[in-house]
Amino acid sequence: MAHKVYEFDRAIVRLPASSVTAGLRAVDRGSPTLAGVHSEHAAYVAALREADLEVDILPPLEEFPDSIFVEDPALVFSAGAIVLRPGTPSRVDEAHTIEPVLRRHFERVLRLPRGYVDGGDVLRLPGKVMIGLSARTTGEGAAALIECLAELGETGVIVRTPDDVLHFKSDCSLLDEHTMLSTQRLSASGVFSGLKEIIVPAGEEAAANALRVNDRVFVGAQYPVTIGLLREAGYKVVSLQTSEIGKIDAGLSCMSLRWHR
Ligand code: CIR
Repeated sequence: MAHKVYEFDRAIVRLPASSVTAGLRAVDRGSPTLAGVHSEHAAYVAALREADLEVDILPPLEEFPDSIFVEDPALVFSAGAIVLRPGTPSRVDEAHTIEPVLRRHFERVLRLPRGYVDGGDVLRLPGKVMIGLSARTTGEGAAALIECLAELGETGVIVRTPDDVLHFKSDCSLLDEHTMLSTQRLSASGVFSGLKEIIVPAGEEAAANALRVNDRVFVGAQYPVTIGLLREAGYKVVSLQTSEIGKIDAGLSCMSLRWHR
C-alpha cells in the first residue's frame, strides 16, 4: 500500500558533537550551548519515537560541527537513498560519512554526480519533489538530482529559495497532502499555488520549518501564534524547543532523515 509522503516508520539522526557550538550561522546571535542543543535533540528523538518511528542514532562527529543536521547530505525514499553534495565547504565531506549508514538501510544508494544540493532545499510533496535553488543548491546540482530522482521513480521540479533564506525548507513545510505551512515571502513567489496555505505571522518566520510526522506536526515551541493557527486548523501539534539550534539556522526538518519501509 502506498504511504502518504508524511508517513514514516524509520529515521536516522546523529548526536551533536561538542563542536556543534561552532556550527555555521548567517548572523551571529551568540553560540548555542552544548547542553541546550543536547536537550533539544533528545526531545526531538523522543518525539520521533512517540510518533512510532524506529530511530537509528549515529555517533557524534567532532570534525563536522553541523553534522547533527543529517537532512542536508542525503535524501531518502522507500525506493532508495541519494547521497548529496552539500553546498558549503565545511559540510561537503559529511556526504562520505552518511553513505555507509545509508547502505545499511537501503539496497539502492545513488550518488549525486555533480553540482551541489543541500537536503534542506528539497521538499517532497505528493507526486513531486521541489528543489529550491539557493546559496547551497546550484542549478547543475538540481538538474543532476532530477536525474537521480527519476531513477527512484520521483519527479523533481526546480524552484527558487527566497533571497537571504538558507534553505527552501527554512521557509515551508508540508502539513498534509493539500496544505503547506509557509512564510509570506515564499508564498508570494506563487510556488504553492493550487495548494492550501497557512502563512506564519510576521516575526515567526522560523516557525515555517515545522515537520509533519504521521498524525502530528512538530513546531518550534517559541512560536505561539503559529501553534495556535495550526491547532485551530485541526492539527495535532507537538511543540519542541528549537531556540538553541535556531542560533545555527536550524529548525525541525533538518535533524532527521525519515522514510517508510
Ligand atoms: C548550516 O548552515 O548548514 C547549519 N548551521 C544549519 C543547517 C540546517 N539544515 C536544514 O535546515 N536542513
